[in-house]
Amino acid sequence: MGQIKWIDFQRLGDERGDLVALEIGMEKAVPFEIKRVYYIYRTAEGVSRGYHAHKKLKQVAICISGMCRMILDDGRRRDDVWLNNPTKGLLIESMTWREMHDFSDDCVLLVLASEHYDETDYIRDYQEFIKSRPQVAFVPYDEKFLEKSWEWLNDPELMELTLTKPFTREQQSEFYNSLAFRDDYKIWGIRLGGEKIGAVGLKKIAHGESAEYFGYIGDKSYWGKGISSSMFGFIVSFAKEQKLKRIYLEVSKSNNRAVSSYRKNGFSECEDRGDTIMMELHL
Ligand code: T46
Repeated sequence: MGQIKWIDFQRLGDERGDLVALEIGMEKAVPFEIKRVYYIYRTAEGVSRGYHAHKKLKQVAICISGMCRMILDDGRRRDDVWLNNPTKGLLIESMTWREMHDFSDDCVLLVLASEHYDETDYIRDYQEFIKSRPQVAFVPYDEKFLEKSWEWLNDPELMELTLTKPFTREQQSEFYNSLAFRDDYKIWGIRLGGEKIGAVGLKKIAHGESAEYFGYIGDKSYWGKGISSSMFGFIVSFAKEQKLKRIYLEVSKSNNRAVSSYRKNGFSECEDRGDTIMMELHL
């Protein structure tokens, strides 16, 4: 689910009971070098903790006794999960707002941390966190994006989800060289902070009428982070500026994630094409 990433630890139990070993050098399981371990226990009834984000620190939280509820919020979406299993670690990435609630009396929350304690790494004000989180930007689609898109759109999963047919380097440069001369096609690169993460645009632009929306996040680590809403927002305002009346799109029926995201952003089904469906949004 979105930003909720669990890490499973091996339970080395026998008839005497259970044991989980967390060893230095287990970076395959925990995606950072563990520099610090701390635990939170005997939290008083009704107390909530956290209410901050970290600029750099990454952590894995494991509830080794009892339970508590953790809210993770990356500024775009907010998820909450129960931690109640000593063999499951919750990965908390940097620049994620966290809150911990509903601690049981016997809750012991063990945290593996990627850095030593540093108060200057904390952002304790939610508005400041929102302002300092990486911004999504829609930027000119240049050769660097073109190169990235070769990698992205040759990934079998992305190819299927974006209904992309196999293409050659030659076709790719023809496409790129044609961009400057086309008024039926517009494409932008998507950047998050400094990273190039995808592309979005409109094709088959019939001026004053309609256009087909397309867009993808090529860097899968950014899937499920609510970036698609920014993509729609950007395209819808461009389409309105261009006085388009309708945007539509084609999506594979099996791409449930995309279909529900399109619905959430106001698109509705307008045609069944077998394996795919057409969805539209009147502006
Ligand atoms: C986090 C959540 C999950 C230290 O001196 N060294 C440490 O390593 C830690 C973690 C804390 N402290 C001091 C700082 C405060 O005076 O311990 C006191 C309590 O820390 P804080 O109010 O930040 O506790 P929580 O439960 O709100 O947050 C803690 C961690 O600080 C934080 O990094 O992600 O647990």
